[in-house]
Amino acid sequence: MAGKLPTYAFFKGTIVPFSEAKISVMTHALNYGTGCFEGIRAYWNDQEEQLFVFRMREHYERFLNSMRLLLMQTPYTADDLCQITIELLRREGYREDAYIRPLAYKADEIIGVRLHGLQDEIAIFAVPFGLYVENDQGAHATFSSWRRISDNAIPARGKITGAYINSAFAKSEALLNGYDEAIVLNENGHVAEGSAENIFIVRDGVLITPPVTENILEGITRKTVIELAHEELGIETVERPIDRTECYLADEAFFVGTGVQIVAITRIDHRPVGTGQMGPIVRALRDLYFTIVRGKVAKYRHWCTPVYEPEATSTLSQARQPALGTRS
Ligand code: PY5
Repeated sequence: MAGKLPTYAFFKGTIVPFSEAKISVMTHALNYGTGCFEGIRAYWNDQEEQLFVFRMREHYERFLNSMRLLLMQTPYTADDLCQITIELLRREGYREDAYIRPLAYKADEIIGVRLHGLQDEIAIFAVPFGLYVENDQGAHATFSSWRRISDNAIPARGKITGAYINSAFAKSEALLNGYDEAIVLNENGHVAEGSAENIFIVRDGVLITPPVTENILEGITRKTVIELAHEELGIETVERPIDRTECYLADEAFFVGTGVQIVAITRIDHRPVGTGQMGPIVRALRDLYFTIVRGKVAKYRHWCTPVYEPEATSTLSQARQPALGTRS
């Protein structure tokens, strides 16, 4: 995933050259993981020569919720953060798919673990971005020996930086053992999710995914897939706990997430899932998803925020200009 660095970043209330967006080694969030973040994709549409940010407002609403869990304060609303993001992307001028990373962090340079009474900062940057899981035609997954963090230890529904140690343990174990991705069980032994993506299985033509009380991130792609399956394919999703061996017996299985998009799981622990090839439901969902995210389906165009359209400029002109600082 090493790639090009951004040219700019939103940092301490203004857009600055990326090289100036630097923090101290004493930063609280670096020492204790007291931060939270988002991952948002923007898709380039060649015909329209337009960059579309996918479900940006929902991502910022979740971001503000993660911040609330960490007792963080911010003057910015979800709409403010959307406008700042559009401005940042326009500065970058990307004409390719990109990934946007908003980050909120406890910025104090002090010793002492706590959440309250600290200075909170927000940074945002965006990089060009392709595939997150290499094997997107059919991943080989394994059940991790690590358990998913639970709500009374570190809430999985918050996208908390420190919590990603749990994901990193699971992901490295899976990759170092020759698999593409991990499936992580929660402390009850039920399926929670992948290392950084939600999971669905298909049994008897019905989609099944763990409910939000199973220590999962309340994924935006998960919500998108449930809606598209219902609306476009007439397939319902049952949200209920999933046992490990149901995955072995599933007709189809797949990961969903902003980074991973939709990836078929075609083998789990050396067992073929269904036929061992990408199945018809995941294929149909992928086709729909990849068309919709590029703003090509009118019905779902409201999920896609254009970066370069004149409308975007006029919304921006009413935005918090002072906060943007270096606007020319
Ligand atoms: N579960 C976890 C633990 C995640 O980190 C993510 C997203 C998801 C589920 C899927 O959520 P959504 O559909 O809202 O993106 N992970 C980030 C991503 O951009 C971080 C990856 C490094 O996909």
